[in-house]
Amino acid sequence: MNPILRRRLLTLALLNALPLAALADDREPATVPAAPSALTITEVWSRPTAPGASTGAGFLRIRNPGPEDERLLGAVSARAGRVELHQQVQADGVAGMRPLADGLVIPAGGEVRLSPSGTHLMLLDLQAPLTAGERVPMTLRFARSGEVPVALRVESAAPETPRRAAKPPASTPSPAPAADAHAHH
Ligand SMILES: [Cu+2]
Repeated sequence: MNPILRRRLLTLALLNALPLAALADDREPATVPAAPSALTITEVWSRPTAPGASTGAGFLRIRNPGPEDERLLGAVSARAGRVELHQQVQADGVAGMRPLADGLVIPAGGEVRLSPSGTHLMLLDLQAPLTAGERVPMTLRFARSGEVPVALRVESAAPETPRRAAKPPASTPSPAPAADAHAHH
């Protein structure tokens, strides 16, 4: 082939290829999942604390609809000197708790629940009592989702859940091991 014609053809081929390449670049981000799927955080609540009490506990429910495991690493709140992630443990029949050093995994497509009888967020060095009806701002820190602000509703009883129907009436609260353990902080 004539070298000049060949170069022309090559140039034409490159020019034709350009728009396609640009189109491919534009399309690429849309086909790749951009950000991790949002978590669903519900039933975010806490209990009122007695005057002078320095600790409280936060409870919530986290759903992870994403394809990757998520991990709750910790939290901060302006109302507490610090917030720790605690796990309820049973040692020699005595309920206690210890910090979750590696955080709490929320499995892909699954959910975890922080509750008075299990894992909870421990608010330490409270500046003032938590009073019923108020909202306590808190920022959760996740491995993937980063910082997620929430507000704990301070209530005497747990938010409405399907499990409550099987429990005794709220007027006769059952002894909560978590509350006893918290008092030792
Ligand atoms: Cu605790």
